[in-house]
Amino acid sequence: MSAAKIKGIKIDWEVTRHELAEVEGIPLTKKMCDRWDKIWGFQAKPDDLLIATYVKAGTTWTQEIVDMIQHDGDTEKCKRASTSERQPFIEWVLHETLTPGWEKAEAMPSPRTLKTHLPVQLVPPSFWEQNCKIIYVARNAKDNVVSSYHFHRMNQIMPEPGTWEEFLEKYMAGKVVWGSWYDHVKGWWKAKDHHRILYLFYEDIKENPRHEIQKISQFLEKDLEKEILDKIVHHTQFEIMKENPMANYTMVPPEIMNHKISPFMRKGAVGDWKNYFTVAQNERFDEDYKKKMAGTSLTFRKELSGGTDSPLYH
Ligand code: PPS
Repeated sequence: MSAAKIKGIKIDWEVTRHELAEVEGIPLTKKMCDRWDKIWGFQAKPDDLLIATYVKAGTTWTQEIVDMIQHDGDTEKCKRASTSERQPFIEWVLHETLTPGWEKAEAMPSPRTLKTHLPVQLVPPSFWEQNCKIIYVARNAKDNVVSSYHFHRMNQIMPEPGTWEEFLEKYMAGKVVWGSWYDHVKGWWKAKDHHRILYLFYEDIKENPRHEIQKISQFLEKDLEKEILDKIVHHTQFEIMKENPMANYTMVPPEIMNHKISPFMRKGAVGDWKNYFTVAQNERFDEDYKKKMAGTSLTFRKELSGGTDSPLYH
């Protein structure tokens, strides 16, 4: 039995890796599937902002950028609580004894900013009915799978990843929580033509954060003075966020997230996949990728020309 603390609340339950089940053919944790009626019936409000991503695509980064924009670059206000308290993760059920994401959202005053990893077809219909603004962030599949692999290792409630080789196979087959990366990014790409969706790329934010932050602020209809923009660019850099306990998930008890195995803020880079894929894995992945991504206009960059030390990164 492990005893853990979240926000000072002592919890006594065995930390075990969540089992997978399915909703409409999409693997989700069994805990989410068991409460699916609550998630599907979630009531969005017209002034809700939803940040949607495939897991490990830059969600936390975008959440911090958005919070900073909404609070005019006031870093103290953005340290009022951890990411998951500031911007509830609507479908998330960590444990039966803890408040699920949708209830945290229900308890929040408007305007609310919410997070989801759901594929577009599983987003609660009220978000479309209320015409909510949505920011979607996508990250290239190779860096995404590497980040996800390490996240599964460090997060003791995510399903067992197995070896890197095994995890890569599961990822390619879409047998992971929130389903196929390929279908996720394509589904949201199509949806952006019919809804108020700002579709962003992790690689673009990394290459030119100032430009992408401005795009987000325009989407949120918020003018940013140069000084505030400078502050947001600075505060949301990887190195700064890595040290920010309200954004780096060190508030989560180590029984659940073990940052010694791999920190949540791991590398924050584009192109780290090259340190993991063997030549054979890369060839196989590329061949399969071509098939799965055939017929879409969606393209990704898997490296940046300036390299990871480019001044454009900061
Ligand atoms: S989660 O669990 O789905 O919410 O994770 P998510 O936040 O989507 O993704 C975590 C990865 O994003 C990296 N990250 C950043 N990169 C660059 N700059 C900033 N500021 C930043 N903040 C978070 C984080 O390090 C994870 O990527 P990897 O490749 O594992 O380092």
